[in-house]
Amino acid sequence: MPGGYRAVMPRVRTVFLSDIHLGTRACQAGQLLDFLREYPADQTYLIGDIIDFWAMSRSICWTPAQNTVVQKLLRRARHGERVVFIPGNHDEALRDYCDTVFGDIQVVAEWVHETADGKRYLLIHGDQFDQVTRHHRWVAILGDKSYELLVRLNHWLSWIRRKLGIAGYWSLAGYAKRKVKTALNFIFDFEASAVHHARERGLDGVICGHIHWATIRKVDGLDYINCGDWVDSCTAIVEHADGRLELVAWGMRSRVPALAAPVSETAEV
Ligand SMILES: [Mn+2]
Repeated sequence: MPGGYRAVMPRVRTVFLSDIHLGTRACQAGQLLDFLREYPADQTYLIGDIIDFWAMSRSICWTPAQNTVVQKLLRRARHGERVVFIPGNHDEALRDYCDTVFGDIQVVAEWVHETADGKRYLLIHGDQFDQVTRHHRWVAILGDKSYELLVRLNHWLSWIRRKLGIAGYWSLAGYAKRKVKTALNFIFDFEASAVHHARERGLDGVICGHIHWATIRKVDGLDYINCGDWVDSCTAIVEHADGRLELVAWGMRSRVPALAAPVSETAEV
């Protein structure tokens, strides 16, 4: 409908958020505030990389909107809602405070959440499953459309190279394809590893973050759920009163879905 007017959403049972990266310029705090306003919840899980201490050690960008995010979360906790903070790698400094409570927010290394319909999920940030590197991992996923664009671009590049008399053939699309394949393999390894961990614990699945790629899907028969991020995609997972889990692509409401990566090439996950 025009103007984007929406009815206020009914209260959800649970909100799962990860990779907010407060303290960075890229953090979409304004969008997150809009989301929080529209999704009141009985419990909120913050699944890592909420505050980006890594980036803040280089330069701090702390906006009024980011301040408000913190205030809103503290207020939720103060008003008797359960707020649980599971530190990630960018806020690993807070891992020293696991099993403590501050400002009514529980800090834990991981958590087992039971949905209204009795499914049990491991809640963990996920850097533990990042086999490739724990530090500067860039992941670029290109959609099919982007690939088509590259093929066309490559056509012109070849033409220019021919005109300039540059010998040999170099495929931009081929190069991109190899990069995408590497990135996809990285994600598949990550998912398999996360699900394996949940299976060992006898759980129904895992809810994590870290790779900035939101999804709800079956992996090896278990539920693999990723909250995405509030840097690029503005995504969250919500649990409805009946236990149904839903991916909310908040960032897609107001803009054309990005063809290219939900993760920028230079992003540190
Ligand atoms: Mn992370």
